[in-house]
Amino acid sequence: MKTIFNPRIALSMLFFCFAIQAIAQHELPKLNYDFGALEPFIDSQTMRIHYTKHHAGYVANLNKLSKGTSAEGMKMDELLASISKQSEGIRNNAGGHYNHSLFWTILTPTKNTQPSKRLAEAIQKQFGGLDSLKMLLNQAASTRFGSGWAWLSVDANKKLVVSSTANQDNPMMDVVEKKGTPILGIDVWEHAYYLKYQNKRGDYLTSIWNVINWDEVSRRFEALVPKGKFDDWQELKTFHTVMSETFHPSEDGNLAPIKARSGEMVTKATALSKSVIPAEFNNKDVIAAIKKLAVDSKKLDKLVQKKASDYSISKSLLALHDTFHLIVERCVAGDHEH
Ligand code: MN3
Repeated sequence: MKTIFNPRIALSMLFFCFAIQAIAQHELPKLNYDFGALEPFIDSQTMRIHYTKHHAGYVANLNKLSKGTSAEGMKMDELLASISKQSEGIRNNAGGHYNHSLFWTILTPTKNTQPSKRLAEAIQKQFGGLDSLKMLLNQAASTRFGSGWAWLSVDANKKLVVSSTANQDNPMMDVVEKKGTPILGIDVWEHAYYLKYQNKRGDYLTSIWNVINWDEVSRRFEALVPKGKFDDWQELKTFHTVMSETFHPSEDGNLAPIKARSGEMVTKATALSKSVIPAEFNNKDVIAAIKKLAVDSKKLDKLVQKKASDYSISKSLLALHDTFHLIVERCVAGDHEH
């Protein structure tokens, strides 16, 4: 019997085999800087061993252990989200691979990277500033008994969360208490710092902030937390600032800010009433509320001008604030605070 060699079939079979293998295999990602690039904060030898031995080991073990199990061919995020169904070995090595892949990208030799404006605002709002956030993360990292990670994640409500996990667990796993998508992770296994810092985990944690890649952390944040609809309506944002800075003090009985800025409030409300309303909010309720804001802010300004009683001014400001909230409720679903 004569066999015919068909190069097209042979080639497609070969390609098919490679494709199967490519789907099943996890790979060590490329490191975007030299082992010595993070000196003196993280030493070259630590980086070399960490990357070529530890991380490479997690990848190799994950591939080996997944073979023939339900983990084989699964995407990493699916695998982590259902890690409770997997063996201890797969849990440790899948976590090890994911965590280190993230870790290398959030480190950089570039000096003085900064959180993006929106990330900085979120950090300010939730933690009271970058220094407080660093303190919380260092606390999470230094109180982690034994090996583990400290995390800054974005949770399902688009809020930032600080947490720590043991071993190679991470916030993507269904087994952890505080879930989310990590945007920053700090490795507090001894292999991450022992050669240079020995038992002084605290010194390592102080030092690592010099090489955190805030550009990458911000990029991850921006991808997970889409720009608010508010951001597209500049006049509403501007009015919101004045409202926020005058109304909140008035709640505590301090009317000095509104007395000083009632004229500015009229200007901002008038600009808002003449602004182009973003299409998705352009309905009669919003239009009516904006007009009312312009009229009522003039009334409030008159009260201030003629030195009306604090009671009248407060009442007028409260009504204005209620009107403003009608707009906010129709524009932003959920949890806008101000
Ligand atoms: Mn490590």
